[in-house]
Amino acid sequence: MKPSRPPSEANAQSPETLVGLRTREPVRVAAGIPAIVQTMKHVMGQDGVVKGTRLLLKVNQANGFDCPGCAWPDPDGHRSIAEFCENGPKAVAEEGTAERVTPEFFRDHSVAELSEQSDYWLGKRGRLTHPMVLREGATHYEPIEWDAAFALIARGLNALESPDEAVFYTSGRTSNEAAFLYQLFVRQFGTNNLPDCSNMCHESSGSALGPTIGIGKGTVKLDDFEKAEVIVVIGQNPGTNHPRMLTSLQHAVRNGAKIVAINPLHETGLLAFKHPQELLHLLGKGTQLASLFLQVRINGDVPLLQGVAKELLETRAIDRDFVDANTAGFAEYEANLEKVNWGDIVEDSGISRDQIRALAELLARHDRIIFCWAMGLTQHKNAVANIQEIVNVLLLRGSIGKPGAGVCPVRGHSNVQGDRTVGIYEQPSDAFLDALSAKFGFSPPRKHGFDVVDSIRAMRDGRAKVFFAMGGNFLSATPDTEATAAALRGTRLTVHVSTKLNRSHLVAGRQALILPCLGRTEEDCQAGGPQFVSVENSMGVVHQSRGRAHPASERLLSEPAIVARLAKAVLGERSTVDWDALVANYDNIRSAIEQVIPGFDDYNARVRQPAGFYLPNGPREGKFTTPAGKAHFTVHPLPRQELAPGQLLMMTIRSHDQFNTTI
Ligand SMILES: Nc1nc2c(c(=O)[nH]1)N[C@H]1C(S)=C(S)[C@@H](COP(=O)(O)OP(=O)(O)OC[C@H]3O[C@@H](n4cnc5c(=O)[nH]c(N)nc54)[C@H](O)[C@@H]3O)O[C@H]1N2
Ligand SMILES: Nc1nc2c(c(=O)[nH]1)N[C@H]1C(S)=C(S)[C@@H](COP(=O)(O)OP(=O)(O)OC[C@H]3O[C@@H](n4cnc5c(=O)[nH]c(N)nc54)[C@H](O)[C@@H]3O)O[C@H]1N2
Ligand SMILES: [Mo]
Repeated sequence: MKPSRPPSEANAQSPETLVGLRTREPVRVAAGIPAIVQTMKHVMGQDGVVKGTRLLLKVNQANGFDCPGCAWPDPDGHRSIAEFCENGPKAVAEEGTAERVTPEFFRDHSVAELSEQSDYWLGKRGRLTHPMVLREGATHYEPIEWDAAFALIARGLNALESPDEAVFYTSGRTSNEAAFLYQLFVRQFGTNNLPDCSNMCHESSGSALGPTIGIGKGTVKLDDFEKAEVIVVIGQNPGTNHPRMLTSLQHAVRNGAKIVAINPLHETGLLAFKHPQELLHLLGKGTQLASLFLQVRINGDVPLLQGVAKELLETRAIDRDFVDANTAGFAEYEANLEKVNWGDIVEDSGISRDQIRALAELLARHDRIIFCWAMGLTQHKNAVANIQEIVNVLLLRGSIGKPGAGVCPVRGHSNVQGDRTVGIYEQPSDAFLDALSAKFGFSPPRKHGFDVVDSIRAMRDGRAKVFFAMGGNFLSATPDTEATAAALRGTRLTVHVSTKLNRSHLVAGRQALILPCLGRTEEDCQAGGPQFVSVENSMGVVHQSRGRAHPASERLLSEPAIVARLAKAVLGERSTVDWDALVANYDNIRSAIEQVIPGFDDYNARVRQPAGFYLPNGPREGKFTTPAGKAHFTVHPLPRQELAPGQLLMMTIRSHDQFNTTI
């Protein structure tokens, strides 16, 4: 996710001057006064003091909006206390900016001219105000009325030979209500081509956890952090990406827990932390967080975790009763580890035998153990193996399904988990499709659809001709920018539902549309009055989010309204759904979700409780919901990394003042 520069400038400058690189001593303590001063400058600079502060007071409160910054949960009992970190205000200010991208702006700047600008510059132009169209052969976007825009999309979609020639992407800020309507429309249209940002993010976590423990999500709650004895943070940098998690880690340390960090880098936030909401703390040295830091080689996690497991087995430090009662596949797993050679483990992990022993000894003394992870594990070719090795270690210690213990994949986008729960998935289960069919009286397509990479290939090969994005920045977020650009340019129509201008709007199909929508912080008024939406955080809590700010433009539609009007334009009489009724009052959407998806009983009542409600999670209660009713050990080979002389192994990380493709 590198910031792009105009090619002319790029050619003239060396790499160092291009991105302003400089070296300095690493920072030793995360957050504290400098971070807060920076944040307040940022918010006030964007929006003026009054509106900025008023908006911030609504972040993550029971009657406010869910912070768009990340998916870390809020404390269950006391959501009335403003819980924010330095990133939340930046995300809020990004949306609450006073700058506007108007039809006049598009008249004054051609698409070619805009393409020369950096991602940062594009983002700083402000909020989109008006639906815009780029007609075939045109150099500039021009305004279009909403009805005409929906008619144009309807013509594009209905002219396809098969519904499978369209692709419908989702980013992770879309609410449960919008996402459920969106997948309903897409499936009534006739395809499961629903790629999403999860494909690039925690897909591997879901794929690893589903078959091994029975649910593709984490098993811990926030209060498990208070009860844990050991918390391992592996392949994750909460200081930059989930700052509110540092508060939970700080509490855990004060309760006597040991924190272990496993990372190729010394991530400052993991080593020491000053709490931004505790004044005295800001003046002191900060809490030391990690008591053990293992500087693993890049992609050395499988050998490291196998080493820890081998040590636990050799010292008979496993919970044999738990293993016998609750798991399958142990004998094969044990036999494989006996064969793995210590020399390979130490060399491939980059961690000494002594340090591996130190971690194993720590785990051996405790069973309330939590493993947290994010992109440092999920974005490898062998990502599923990385995560299943964590499950293996936890199963050996009997550490899933009891208080203070379990797996904790830390999600990124604030509703990426909820979007999946309500049906944004290219490989829907038959049970889900059966329920959708029963509720709405139609036959959903059964053939699995395209994920992100399949979608790019299909567009490249001319098998997909219309691209529709509910949020996000597909071009900049996907792996091969040049290939994706060529693929998008080859389509007949690209459509982006967005709050802000980004690079994906500038790489268009034969025709392109930008549809501006309300953001999370803004009031959403429909025929039935003011509405709120709901989201699911990293720990499976569903709660409400109500925007309070005045919308950036009177022409903005909410995402659910856009889907409903689109569905009516595209499907007309073919649809069995009363789209107007669903959108008039989002309670109607929630009732439909309740009837289709297990765990949402009494959705409308429970979502109105200040702390929301937990979705069911068998493994959390010690019930492994796999077909065999057992948790499964899995065997994986050591990934081998052969580097030729002069080759380097590289990794990606997020920089501090970046949110995915937003700089
Ligand atoms: N400020 C900010 N917050 C964000 C985001 C953002 O862009 N900016 N994005 C959001 C999203 S969508 C997501 S998914 C999350 C991402 O949250 P993170 O996953 O924490 O983000 P990354 O910076 O990608 O961190 C990767 C970490 O893994 C380490 N790492 C890399 N390779 C390896 C490896 O082989 N083994 C191990 N053990 N560690 C490795 C890196 O050193 C780094 O600390 O953040 C969310 N929050
Ligand atoms: N090189 C590299 N690429 C990566 C990653 C990486 O670490 N390195 N990480 C991957 C990960 S973990 C993820 S999750 C993906 C993220 O991929 P995406 O979700 O596609 O990208 P974002 O940058 O989060 O999307 C930002 C855009 O979303 C729009 N937006 C913001 N809020 C809203 C809203 O409320 N509604 C609508 N409709 N639009 C809105 C704005 O127009 C903004 O420009 O990127 C992946 N790509
Ligand atoms: Mo992500």
